[in-house]
Amino acid sequence: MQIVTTHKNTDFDALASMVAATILYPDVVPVLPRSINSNIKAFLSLHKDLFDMRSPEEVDLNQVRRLIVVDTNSWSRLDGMEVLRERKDLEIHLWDHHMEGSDIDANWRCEAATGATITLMVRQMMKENKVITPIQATLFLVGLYEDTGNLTFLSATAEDAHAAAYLLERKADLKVLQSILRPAYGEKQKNILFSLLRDADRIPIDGCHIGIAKAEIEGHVGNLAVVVQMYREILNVEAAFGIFSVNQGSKCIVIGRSEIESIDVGDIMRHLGGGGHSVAGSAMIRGMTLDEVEAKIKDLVRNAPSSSIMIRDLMSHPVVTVSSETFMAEVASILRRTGSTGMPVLDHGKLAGIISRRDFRKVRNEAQLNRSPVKAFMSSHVLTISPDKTPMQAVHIMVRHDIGRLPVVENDELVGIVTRSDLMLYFYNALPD
Ligand SMILES: [Mn+2]
Repeated sequence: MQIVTTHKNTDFDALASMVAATILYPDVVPVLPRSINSNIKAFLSLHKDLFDMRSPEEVDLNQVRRLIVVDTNSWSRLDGMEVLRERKDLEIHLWDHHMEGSDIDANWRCEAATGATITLMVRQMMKENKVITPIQATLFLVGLYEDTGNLTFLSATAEDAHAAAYLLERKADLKVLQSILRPAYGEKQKNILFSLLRDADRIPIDGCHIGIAKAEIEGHVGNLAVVVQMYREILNVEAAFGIFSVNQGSKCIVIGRSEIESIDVGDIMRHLGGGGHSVAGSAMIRGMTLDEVEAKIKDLVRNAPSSSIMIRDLMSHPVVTVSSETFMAEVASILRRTGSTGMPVLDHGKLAGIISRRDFRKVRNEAQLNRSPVKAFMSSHVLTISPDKTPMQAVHIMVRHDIGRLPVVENDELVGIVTRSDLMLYFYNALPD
């Protein structure tokens, strides 16, 4: 007998990959973990007859010759499979897009850093020209969209989009898909989100902001990940963590979402005993209070090795400057020669203002150009940035104040300059793959 299984707290990518395995491995028995996300529960209660799932205790694991694992690479995330771990004669196939921390010694593996595991399985189904029904295509696309945030997460790849196109060709039904993905945010989720927002706080850490929400949850509430995602968006923070105490505080569910590379949620969750990707992850913790978990997360965020690009890495230096007594005519010729649209003005070596091409509109005639010092036309209200800020923070300042360049100042010294085009180049060329 061969079985396919996936991780606990099964999500749509995991369920879709299990169903895909039944297409790729005819006769395989799908074994669903006992804990599944509530939207999966709702989906399965409607589609029960179509997907014949067993629970771990319904299969005789002694009969299993081949185990197919999808959407996870760790034994601890499987449900009821412990006895198989010791079996020497077991053949294991692994399909996954989590590229780190595998402890499953598979005979065969298909792994790649795609946005969803189902993408890897669609690749194989395409190759083998497998027949996919519209209902299966819909489920696969739900899994793909859920794991990639409708192809918007940084983890999404071109291959995910190709797979999505293929599933749409196979008649994936967007109407059904919407109805499956939407009810995730209901009355219960709304109430929790609102209570979280009441005492929401943007916490500055290492040049960006994070949000940490804590709540005690009574009864079962599913889709807390949706709540955390919305919390992050509304708070406008780079990363958000939700810490939910359930069962009268006997355990905590931690859910993280991040949109920047310097905060790797998967890494943080692995430190807490859970798992995930750089953009999304979760963990289950016992024996810690909400405040202890919060302190631990802050610690992990602060001590994460910072590999991210800072303004220091993007700025130009040395900076072409002029002294405040320089005549406007000469400033114009320097701007022409250097091809720049503006530059800082120094007064006794200290940053005193900034002059840009726009300021030349105020010059009325040739005489003024030749005889007026730049300090008469420069804007002396200068916004600056420090070299240890992030490119995103520079963008925020530029957009808010409609300016195209920011002098970089450290210890009261002008150390560089960063321009709108430096940032454009960075965002278009240097984002992580
Ligand atoms: Mn997945």
